[in-house]
Amino acid sequence: MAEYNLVSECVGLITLRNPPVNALSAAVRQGIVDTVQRALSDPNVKSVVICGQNGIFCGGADIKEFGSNMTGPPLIPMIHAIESANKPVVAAIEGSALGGGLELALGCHYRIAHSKARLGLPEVTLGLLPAAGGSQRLPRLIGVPAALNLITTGRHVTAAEALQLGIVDQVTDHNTVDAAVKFALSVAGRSLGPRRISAHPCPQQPDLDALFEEVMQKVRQSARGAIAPIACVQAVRAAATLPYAQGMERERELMATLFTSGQARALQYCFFAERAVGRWRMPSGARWDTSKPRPLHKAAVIGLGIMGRGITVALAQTGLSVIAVETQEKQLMEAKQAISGMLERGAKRRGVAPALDRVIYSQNIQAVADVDLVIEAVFEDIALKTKVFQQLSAVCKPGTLLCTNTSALDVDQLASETPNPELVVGMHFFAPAHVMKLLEVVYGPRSSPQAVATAMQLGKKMGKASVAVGNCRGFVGNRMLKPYIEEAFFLLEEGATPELVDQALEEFGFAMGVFRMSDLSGLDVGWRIRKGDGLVEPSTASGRSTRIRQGRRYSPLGDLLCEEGRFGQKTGRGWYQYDKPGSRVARSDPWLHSFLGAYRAQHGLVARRIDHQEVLERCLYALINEGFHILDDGIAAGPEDIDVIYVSGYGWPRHRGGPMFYANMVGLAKVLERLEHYQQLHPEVPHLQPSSLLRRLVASGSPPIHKWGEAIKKLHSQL
Ligand code: 3H9
Repeated sequence: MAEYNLVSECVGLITLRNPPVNALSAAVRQGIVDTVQRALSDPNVKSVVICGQNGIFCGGADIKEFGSNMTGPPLIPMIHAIESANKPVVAAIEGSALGGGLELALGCHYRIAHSKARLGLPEVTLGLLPAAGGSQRLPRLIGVPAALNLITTGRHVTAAEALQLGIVDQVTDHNTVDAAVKFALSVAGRSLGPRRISAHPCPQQPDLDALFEEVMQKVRQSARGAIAPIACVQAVRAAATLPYAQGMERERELMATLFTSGQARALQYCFFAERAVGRWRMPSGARWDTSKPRPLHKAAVIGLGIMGRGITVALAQTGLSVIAVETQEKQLMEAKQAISGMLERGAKRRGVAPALDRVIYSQNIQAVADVDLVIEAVFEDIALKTKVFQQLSAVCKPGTLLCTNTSALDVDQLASETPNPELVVGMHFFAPAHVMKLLEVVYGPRSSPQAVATAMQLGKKMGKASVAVGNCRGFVGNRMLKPYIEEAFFLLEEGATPELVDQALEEFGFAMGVFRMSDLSGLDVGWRIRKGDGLVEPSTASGRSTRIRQGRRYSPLGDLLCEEGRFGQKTGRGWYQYDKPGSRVARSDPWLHSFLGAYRAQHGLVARRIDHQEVLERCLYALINEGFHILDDGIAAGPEDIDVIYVSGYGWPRHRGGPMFYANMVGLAKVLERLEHYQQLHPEVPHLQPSSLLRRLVASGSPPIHKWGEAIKKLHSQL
C-alpha cells in the first residue's frame, strides 16, 4: 500500500499504492508510517519524497471507511511524524492532492506539483472539515482570507494558483517525481525549522473580528442549513487566534460533531450516488459496462430558443462541431449573438479561447445531413416535434442518433414516428442548459443500449450529472414535482400563505420555496399543461364540485392567477409582487392575501392554522411517495438516481441527501404513518395514498437505503 525504494543513492522514495485515487485507507496509513520510519532510520537516506502511483498523489481519507469502525494508525500523528522528521520530506504532487491528501502534503517540508495537478480541501462538501491538521496548517501557510475561501467552499485550485497562493513551492511540466527527487537532493541537510508549518504563527490579519463576522454571515446565508461550512469558519478562527495545539483540539471537537451528524452521512451518500448513477442499467438488462457509446464528432441542435441556445453552448464546449438550426432568420441572428456571448463569457471564466468557430448556423434542416447526433429543442408541442423528427429521419445519414429535449412529452411516441426507433432517446436538459448540472437521459422500450450509452457519455463530457430514466409522464423529476406543487396549492386553500409555505421549505434547505420558484419559472407553464389535460374550467363556478376534477381534488388557484395575467416575475405579479416585470425581489402582496380570503369564502373553506411541520410533511412526503411509485414502476433504477436528480436539478438541499435518502433517515414507517394520516383527512387526494412499495418495504422491516435494490427485486419476484 506504500512502496519504498532508495533512489539516487540517498533519497527514500515512498509511493502510495491504492487505486484508483490512493485514498488513505488503514493499510495505506500503516504503509506510510512504516516506510517513513524506515527512511528516517536509514543513515544512507538524506531526504524523502512521497508520491502516488498512476499519476495521482492522493484523493484524501478513504470515505468508505467513515461508515465503519476505523482501524489502523490515525492520520494526525502520522502527519506529525513526517513534519517533525529530521530529514527533508518532499511531496511530489501529480493529478490530485485533496483533503487528507493535501493535509499529508502540508505535513511535508516542501511541495512540488505538476502543472496539471489540482489541490484542495473539499471536506466541506462531504459534511466535514479538514481535520488532519488542514484547518490549522493552511491558514498558517497562506493566510486567513485565502484559507477561509478554500476550506469553506472546498474548491480545487490549479497548480498555478497553488503556487501563487504559496501552497506549493515549485510547479513542473516534466516528470514530477524526478523533479521532486532532484529538489530533495538540493535541500538535504538544510535547517527544517522554518519548513514546519505548524510552528508558524498565522500571518497577521488586520481587523480579524470583522473579517470572520463578514465571512460567517456569507457562509450562513449560502449554507442553507448545512453545518459543515460554519464549522470550517470556526476551525480557521481557531487557527488564527489560538496556539497550534489548542487549534488542533478545536479542530478535533468540531470534527467530532460533524462526523456523527446526519448531514455528513447525507453528503457522503451524495458523493457515492453521483458516481453510482454512471453505472446505469435498463430493465432490458442493458448496462453501462456492456454497452459501448458511439464516437461523436459532429452534432446538431434544432430550434434556438432558450433551451437550444444553452444546449449548443454545452455541446460546443465539449469540443464537438455543432450545426445550429433555426428556421426564422430573426431568431437565428439573435441566437447567434446570444450563443457567441455565452461562449465568450464561458471561455473567459475558464481561461481558454472561445469555441466560436465550432458552431455553424443554418436556417436549413438539410444542413444536418452528416451529423452523428441531433438534439431537437423546438417548442414543447408533440405535433411540431413529430414533424421535426420525420424531417430528421429523411435528412440524416443512417445511424444518426435522434434526441429530443423535452420535459414531459412521450419519447416513445416520437420514436414511433421514425423508421429507427432504437436511435431515439430523450435528453431532458434544465434551463439554462449550459449551466444546470442535471440531465435526464430518457430511454423508451425500443431505445438501443448504444443510444443510451452515447447520450450518457455525452452528458458526462458536458460535466452533467446524467441519470438514465424510463419514459413516463414527467419522467422522474417533474413527475415527483406534481404532487409537491399540488399539496402546496391545497395548503393555501386550507389557510396557509405562499410566504409560510416558502419559508418552511427554505428553512428545510430548498434554494427557493415552491411559490417563489413558480414565480421564477412562470405560472403560465403549468397552466398550459393543465389546459392540455382538460383540467382548466371557467372561473365562474363555485362550491366543492369545482375543486374536484377528473375524480380527484383539484385546486384552481394557479389558473385563477393566470386569468388575472399574474404569470410571476415576468409580469411583475404572481404569488408575490415585484417592483417591475423581470425584477427578482419578491415582496408579499396584500392583493394575493385578500384574493385567498375571498376564494376560501366563495368555496366555504375555513382557514386554519398550518405549521411548518405540516407543510413539510404534506409537500415532501407526497413527493417521496411518488418516488416510491417510480421505483416500483422501474422508471428509476434505484433511489440514488432519484436523489441525484433532485439534488442536481430541483434545489433539494444536498446536506439532506435527496428525497429518498431523507425518507430513509426519517424512517420509512414514519413516512408511511404520516401519509396514512393525511390520506384519511384528504381521501380525495390520490397522491397521499401510500405506494405499495413503501408499504412492502415497511412490512419487510424497513431495510436501509443501500439494501432497497435487493428488497425491491425480492419483492417483485414474490409477486
Ligand atoms: C478527508 O480527507 C478527511 C480528512 O480531512 C480528515 C480525516 C480525519 N475515498 O471521482 P471518481 C472512489 S475526506 C474513497 O469517479 P475522478 C470513487 O468513489 C476526503 N473512495 O474519479 C470512485 O469509485 P467507483 C476528501 C474514493 O478521476 C473512484 O474512486 N477527499 C475517494 O473523476 C473514482 O472516483 C475528497 O473529497 C475517497 N477519498 O476524480 C476527494 N475518492 O469507481 C474525493 C474517490 O467505485 N474524490 N473515490 O465509483 C474526488 O474528488 C475524485 O474522486 C478525484 C478523482 C478528483 C480524486
